[in-house]
Amino acid sequence: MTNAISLRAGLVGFALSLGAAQALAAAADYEFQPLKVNVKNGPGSELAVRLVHKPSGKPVTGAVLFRTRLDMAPDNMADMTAKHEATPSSEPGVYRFKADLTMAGGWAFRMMAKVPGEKDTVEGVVVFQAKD
Ligand SMILES: [Cu+2]
Repeated sequence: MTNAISLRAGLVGFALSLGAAQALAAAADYEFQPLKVNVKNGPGSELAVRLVHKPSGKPVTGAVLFRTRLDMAPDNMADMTAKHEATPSSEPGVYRFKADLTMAGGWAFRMMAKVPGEKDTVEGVVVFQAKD
């Protein structure tokens, strides 16, 4: 009984990881990088990420970022989130946000992106360090 259950759980885990690996195949060609890791703690803090196509090293313009989330998971406070909104950026491949940070420390900025000409959704996490 116990063995049958753990075998089934094992198979489900295998299927999930296989699906995740396929979804990341093309998306793995892209990387989000922080422009500056250190940011100001407080309201209206400016965060900027650059989206790079790794094989060419070129910044990716025209991507649509969605399902963004800012949380303090890096400091074991995954439930602590911060409001943020996109702001205009004139630099190619750079995506800017204003965030109302409420605590100094590590903030993970998670996002998904639709990239022109890429059918897979790109997913990324950038960690910022907020300083008082
Ligand atoms: Cu916190």
